[in-house]
Amino acid sequence: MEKEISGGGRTSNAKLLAWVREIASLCVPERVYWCDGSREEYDRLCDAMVEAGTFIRLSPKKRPRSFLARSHPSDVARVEERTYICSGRKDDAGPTNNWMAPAEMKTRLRGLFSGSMRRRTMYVIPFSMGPLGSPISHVGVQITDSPYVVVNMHIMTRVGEKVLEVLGDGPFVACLHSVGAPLEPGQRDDPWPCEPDIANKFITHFPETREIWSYGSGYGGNALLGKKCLALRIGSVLARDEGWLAEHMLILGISRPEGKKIYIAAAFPSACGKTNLAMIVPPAGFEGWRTSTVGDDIAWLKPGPDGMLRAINPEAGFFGVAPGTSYESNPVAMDTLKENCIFTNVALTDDGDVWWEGMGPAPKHAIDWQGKDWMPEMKTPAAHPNSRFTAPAAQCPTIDPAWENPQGVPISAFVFGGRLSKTFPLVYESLNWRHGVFMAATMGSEATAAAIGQAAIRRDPFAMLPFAGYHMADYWKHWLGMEPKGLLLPRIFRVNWFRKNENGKFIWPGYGQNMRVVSWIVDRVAGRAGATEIPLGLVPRYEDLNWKGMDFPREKFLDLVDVPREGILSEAEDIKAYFTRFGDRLPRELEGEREELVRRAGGIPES
Ligand code: TSX
Ligand code: MN
Repeated sequence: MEKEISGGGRTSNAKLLAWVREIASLCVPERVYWCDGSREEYDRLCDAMVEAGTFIRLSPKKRPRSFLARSHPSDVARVEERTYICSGRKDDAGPTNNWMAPAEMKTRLRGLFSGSMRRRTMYVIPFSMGPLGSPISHVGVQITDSPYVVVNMHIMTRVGEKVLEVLGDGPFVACLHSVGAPLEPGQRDDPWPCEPDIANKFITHFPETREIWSYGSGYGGNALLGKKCLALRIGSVLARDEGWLAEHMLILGISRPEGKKIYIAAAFPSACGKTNLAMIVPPAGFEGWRTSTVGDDIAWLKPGPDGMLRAINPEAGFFGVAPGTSYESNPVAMDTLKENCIFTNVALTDDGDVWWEGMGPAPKHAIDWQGKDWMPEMKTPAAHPNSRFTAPAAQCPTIDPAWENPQGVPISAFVFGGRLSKTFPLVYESLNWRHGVFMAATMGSEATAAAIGQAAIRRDPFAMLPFAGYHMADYWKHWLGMEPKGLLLPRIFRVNWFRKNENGKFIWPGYGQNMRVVSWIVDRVAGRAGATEIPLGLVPRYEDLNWKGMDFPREKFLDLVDVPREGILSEAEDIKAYFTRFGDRLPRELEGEREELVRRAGGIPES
């Protein structure tokens, strides 16, 4: 059976052509379309989705060339419990990943994919993660039956003809995706087709063959396979094998008046405001300081010729959480969202604009994320808490001039953060690389105390818990292994914007004021700022921070950096229990660092 094939599929890559043929005969689409990445293609697909009811065109005055999509209410977030690392050996996926044998998973999925694109178009999307032709970039090809995915990939990655040219006959990461909703003859399509049964959703990774198979969901990281699946899960495996780093990090540029510009990369678990830090604007008191954005979510880092780690943002857009984004919390993001954006699961206002909780005053009436009438007095949120914007990075007012530099930008510091109400100071620096790896391996956020009692730390090592494509302890070993390579490695810091006082109030104002912490980090890198050693590491003294333009009393600052010894010792005990999960793959250096911490805090480490 010959299928209608159209679009820009100019390639002689035999593997790619054979794979596309194989998948077309498995999924049985009505037609196969090769994406060319053009503006015309983007507009045409958006228009078709407006026609089909998947997209609502927003007011051309308020939000030019922008659209709203509403997902199926069962398809609103990543599905970690359905996410698998299918390595040949179970041990190689480690205790923090779901695992199934590759052959078993493929058999299962072939059954699901069989005929899954019936009466749909199968899109072939050649895409580059990273600037085209950069030595740090990688090519993927995603097959999908979702036009929503195609237009989001247009924004989030570099798509099209040029990618096929760069690919040539080389290797690519094969990314197969179906929303899992074939159409029967005469059946009307849904605006958001997907497989509603969670047990039939699968987000699967085959690290040894560098493949991704995703079935049943059209949302975010489940469906835009370049992001979490390729750039992080498969990316971390490539990075381990090739001696580089694929990290869940923002990249921020900072320059002081008459000073050298430096870049930092920072990893935070969810709900810590990573995009806000990526777009931070220096507050009053920082005249002449400049910040710039390279990326807000993912960094790929390779040693450069000078021995420094050079980072690229493999993405070309921002796929950010909308609620909480406002001109107060993140004016740069608000200006990035003015046009050419896709909004998913936010509220629609009566004048054809978007609204979400935390944006500003609520409209008197809106249509909520489920398409129902909404008024402020209702108890349900108008926008889904995980509603998103998809925005081109190029239109971010603070986008760094070097954001597409194929050589990447040199990284001077790694920053790891968490959401912790006590014990952990506003900022501290590691004593050395190995100690820094320990700090990042043990980071996490407090599980929001639903019930009364001790809020436990939910560990999210390197903010990579859901994203490491192999055994977490081996990932730590890979980080420790960067040290003996004789590189000019970044300094390592930990920050905590979320410390609370005895009344349960945040002590630190956060947001733009975090620039005071960032500038201390910049000064430490330059050898210009002081610090004092406490058992956890190096903390600034009051006089080591720039307080210009802000009234923040010394006593309050001391509350932010005070670290009771009992707090450290109970943390060290907790880490001990956590480390046992990783069995004999735990690098000895990390248990060694734990024992050193106990000793510095005046305890007696038993081992
Ligand atoms: O993003 C945040 N950042 C980082 C900014 C660069 N948030 C939002 C977190 C949820 C996504 C913060 N919330 C930050 C922060 O630094 N800090 C806080 C906590 C906080 C909340 C409200 C206040 C202060 C701190 N309000 C007043 O001080 C008036
Ligand atoms: Mn992320």
